[in-house]
Amino acid sequence: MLQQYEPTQIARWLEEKLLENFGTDPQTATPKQIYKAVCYVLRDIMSELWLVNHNIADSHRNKQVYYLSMEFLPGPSLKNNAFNLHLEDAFRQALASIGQDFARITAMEPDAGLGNGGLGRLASCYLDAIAAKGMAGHGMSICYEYGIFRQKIEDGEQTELPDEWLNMGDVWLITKEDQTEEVHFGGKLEEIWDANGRLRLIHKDYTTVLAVPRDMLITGYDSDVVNTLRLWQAKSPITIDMKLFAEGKYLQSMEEKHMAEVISKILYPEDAHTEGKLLRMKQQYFFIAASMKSLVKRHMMKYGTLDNFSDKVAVHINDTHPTMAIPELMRIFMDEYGYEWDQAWDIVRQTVSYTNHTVMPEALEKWPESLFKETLPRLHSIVSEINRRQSVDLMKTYPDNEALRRDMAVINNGELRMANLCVEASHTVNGVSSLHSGIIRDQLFAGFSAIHPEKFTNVTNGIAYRRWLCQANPELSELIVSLIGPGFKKDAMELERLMAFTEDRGVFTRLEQIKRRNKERLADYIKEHNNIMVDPDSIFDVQVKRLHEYKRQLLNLLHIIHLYAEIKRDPGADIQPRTFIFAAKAAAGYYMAKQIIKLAYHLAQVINNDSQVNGRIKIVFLENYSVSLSELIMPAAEISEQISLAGKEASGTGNMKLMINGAVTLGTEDGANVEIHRAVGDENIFIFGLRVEDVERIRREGSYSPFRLCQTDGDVNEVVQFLSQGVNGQYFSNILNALTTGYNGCADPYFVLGDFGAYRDAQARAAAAYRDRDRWNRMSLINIAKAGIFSADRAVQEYADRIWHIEPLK
Ligand code: 26V
Repeated sequence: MLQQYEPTQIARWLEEKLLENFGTDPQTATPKQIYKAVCYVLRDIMSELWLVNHNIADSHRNKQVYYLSMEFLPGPSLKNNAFNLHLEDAFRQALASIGQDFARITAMEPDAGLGNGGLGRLASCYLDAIAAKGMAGHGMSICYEYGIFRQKIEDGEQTELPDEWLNMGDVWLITKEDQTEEVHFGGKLEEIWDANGRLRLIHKDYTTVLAVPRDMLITGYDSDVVNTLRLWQAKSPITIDMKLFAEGKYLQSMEEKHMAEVISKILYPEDAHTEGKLLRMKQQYFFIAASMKSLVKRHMMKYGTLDNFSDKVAVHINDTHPTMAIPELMRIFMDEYGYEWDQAWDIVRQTVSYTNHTVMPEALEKWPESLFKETLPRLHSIVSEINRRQSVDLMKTYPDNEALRRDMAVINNGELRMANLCVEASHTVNGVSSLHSGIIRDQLFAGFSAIHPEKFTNVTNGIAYRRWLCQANPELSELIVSLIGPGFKKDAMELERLMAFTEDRGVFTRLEQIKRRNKERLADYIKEHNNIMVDPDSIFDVQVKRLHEYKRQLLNLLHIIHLYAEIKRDPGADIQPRTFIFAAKAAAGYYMAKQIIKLAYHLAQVINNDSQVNGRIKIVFLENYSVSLSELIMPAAEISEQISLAGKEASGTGNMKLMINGAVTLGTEDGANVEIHRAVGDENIFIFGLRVEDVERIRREGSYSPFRLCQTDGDVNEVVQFLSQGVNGQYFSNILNALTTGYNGCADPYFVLGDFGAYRDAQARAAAAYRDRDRWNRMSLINIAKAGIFSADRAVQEYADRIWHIEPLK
């Protein structure tokens, strides 16, 4: 049972915090001071729980998982923490008693945006679920001073503004200076023979950077287990060098300091393109070295030996970015604790597991060997040895297949391939949906899975559904409570009981009313931010996710052009009114992605202001997609656009958030859409387009010709012609070229035109279904009812049982 507090008690603590931190009182405090005081009070309550449980974890000697990730995307925490600890009402009343409004205060919180998209948000969803399950599991990452950029769109052009989240967001961070670790870069290796006649490698002349932990406490719903997300901040050990100063070399010494601290300055805003940049490499080693040091230290303090390391510690590698944990653990075991290679390797292999999140070749990390060697000489010597041993083994397994051996090699052609290293060293490798796990097992890592089929598994992604259902859509959540009781808040599978209401028109009506109010709320936001009036009676058709060619926002836009052309042909056409809502950040250097944003913008200018359209189609591009914006959008959505080219989207998680809010998926058989399809059945989803096998066959045959498509399909030809005439006076020749003639000799690599016809038809089916209100509401209800399997609680339980082998603390 979670302890509850009287509002009067909370109000007293608030007053204390205001006095102690700002020398003020509730009457004179600024809103920002009130906000901070509220967070401090809640943080103290969380700290107490943390202390109790970590004493328990230590005395019970439970196994703990460390989830390593370059990205976490917690979004706002205040409301979430209060909700998890059942303290929302108490805080609301306490604030009211000093004349403040809880909703206004929570709205002030900046998003902690320490991630790009799906990968980072998933990591945060899992920390939430681990705590909710009462397990001990901790995140490890970097305390970026600047998170994902703030997106501004001016005249269709995206600009990136710095995200200074720490200004208000640091209220959740507890700095633990005394647990600072040293991280060493560069330098050289020297061989010496120790007293026992063993050859030892000594790392000398390195540069030191300090890693200061800033811990964020993580709560889980209805759970007294509070865990930590440890974020490392880089600090230079150089203070002010008085000697250099006296010599007039002040600037030089400050420059060195700056170079060290730049490591944790900013999150890399690309999420699908590796560039082998030195700073990125340093970021990775920085947080890995600090994390491994701190967890080995903790383990040694508790057990006095590392022999039982893998019984007590699970290390999870979230995509390849934390791969350096593998050689770093080897280094610690061998260089600092005297283990032999084989022993160290056994422990590492029993400790480490890896999740792959993408098969896009340009996103698979590779490091130039020369850069790696120069920056991390000791790690390089270890990875070289892993590679040497691997190649000896591969010679035995695949003596006649040189191409395959080359494919699987950890080092090849002067490059370190991090995915291969992960697979080589992990006890378990998984993908994030059943389709994707099949692709990595049978294609990407086929050589490995033939030798070790038992290594490969699937854990379909899941979401912290309480955030998007209970917190973001309270009316829907209350309706569900009134129908099936509150049990679904702890066990998402209970949502299935909503299937008892699939013929209940009273329920349909209430569902529709709630959706309508959420749409009005979003419409108000759109009016305020985009100055566009949208009709809450139109279908809210939503595509919100990072901007990537493979996700095919362009396909959506081409279909809108098609609808527009229909209206222009026949202004009286009976068209189901639609509001197409987009939100997406493009990586700063991703030209095509930015062109697609620009196209959306100019298309909106034309269509939204065309009197012949008369409001039947509206396009809205919402700026600065983020966790908090998604909490506003998901509850208002009716169609969930999940239209990636089959085989490209590893899972998707927005699809799950939209589904649980009653949106119906319009999508390809890709990622988790396949499992959504299976869950709701053909009747309650709009599936279209090429499947993975089709794409593979067409590629094999080399038979795809967008040019021919333009000649044979009048609608395809029409939209291409439309584009070629320019939109709002802007020309999009690069988009047109990519679609029709192609770059790198490959036209339309994501089959946008190839899937156009099927997409247009699926859109027409969706529009027809929407007209039948009972049918639509039933579909919506069934989607909610079947969303339970996509909960992060389920996913984390699978990781705990099959991969990490951890249990709840009590
Ligand atoms: C790659 C790179 C390359 C270097 C620059 C920084 C950076 C950051 C991230 C990545 C890989 C991104 C992979 C990713 O985000 N995958 C997404 O993972 C989601 C959670 O599993 C999944 O739902 C999405 O389908 C998948 O695209």
